[in-house]
Amino acid sequence: MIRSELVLSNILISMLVGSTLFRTSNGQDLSEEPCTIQILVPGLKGEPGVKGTKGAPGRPGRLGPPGEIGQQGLKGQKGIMGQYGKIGPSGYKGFKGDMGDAGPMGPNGEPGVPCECTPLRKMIGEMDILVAQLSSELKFIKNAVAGVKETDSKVYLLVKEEKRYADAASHCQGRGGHLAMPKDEASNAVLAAYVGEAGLSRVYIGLHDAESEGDFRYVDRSPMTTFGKWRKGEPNNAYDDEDCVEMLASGEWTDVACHPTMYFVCEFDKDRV
Ligand SMILES: [Ca+2]
Ligand SMILES: [Ca+2]
Repeated sequence: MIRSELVLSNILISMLVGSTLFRTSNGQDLSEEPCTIQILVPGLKGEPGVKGTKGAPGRPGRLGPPGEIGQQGLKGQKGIMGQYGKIGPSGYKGFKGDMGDAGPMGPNGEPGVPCECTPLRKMIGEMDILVAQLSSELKFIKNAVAGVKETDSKVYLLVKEEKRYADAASHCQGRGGHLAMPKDEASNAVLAAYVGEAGLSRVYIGLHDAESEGDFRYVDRSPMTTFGKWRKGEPNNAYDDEDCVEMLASGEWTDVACHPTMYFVCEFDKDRV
């Protein structure tokens, strides 16, 4: 109905234009042919068409601006245990622990070879001592073999070991004797010859005043009686430090200090040798 009305309007317009526009000002008709110009004028609104099919999806839109930071969510539940990690480095050495309890007693061992070790060790120790004593005895005997002097009742031994007076006295006592104690002219002469033959100038003899100044006594504590062999001017207790006695090669005595070391003569009773 609307489309037909539009066509009709077009026809009417065509007729109106043909009768007015193609006629000159003097009334001369210039157009013999029918006019073909059509002027389209909006017609009446048609009926609504059938709804078309759904088109293809459009292209993705632009990337939108970032959204605002959301609020912190609630803490989630504990997850399951993860895998074991790598073995870490060794730690520091710990403190020593307490001693553990004693373990059970072990089985009995096999019977050993009988060994009297303790008595053997004791025996070896005693033998060592004996060897030391024998060595000392041997040295003593060598001295003796080198030449002893004797009287009817005494044996004299010149000990060629330099010792202080006290040590010399101890040495003779250790041998069962004393430092030589010339108590008469005869024994003093034997000793003097002994010293002279050995090429010595002096030796310690067993006489001293260590206990009481000027009161000379023999080492067996017996006092001097009638016999004395002091060199002229002796004893003089020089420097107030002479309490021991030496015999010179001449057989004379002098009081001397006790700390110098020198050879000495021991005497032994014959009935005890
Ligand atoms: Ca003195
Ligand atoms: Ca003197």
